[in-house]
Amino acid sequence: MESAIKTVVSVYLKSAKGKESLGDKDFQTMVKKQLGNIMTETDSSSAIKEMRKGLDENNDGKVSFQEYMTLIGYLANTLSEEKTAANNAPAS
Ligand SMILES: [Ca+2]
Repeated sequence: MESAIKTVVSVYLKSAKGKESLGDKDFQTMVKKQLGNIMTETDSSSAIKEMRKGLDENNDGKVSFQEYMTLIGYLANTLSEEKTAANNAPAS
């Protein structure tokens, strides 16, 4: 758990390259490199751009740490729901 949290933070910091938030290109690179297995459509730049727009609450064209956490929360939630659904599925 602790290492997972550290990873979440360090991926963000590394992707932002010292800046306060992720620009479009930084976000594209991060999603393609880090989320290729958990997310579909990571090979589509336009899909990633749409995702970035969805996360960008203050509409500054960049993904802040807070907005990045929204993505992490969303992914964690999706993963949890998938696991729950798999556990509750009737045995066939
Ligand atoms: Ca923003």
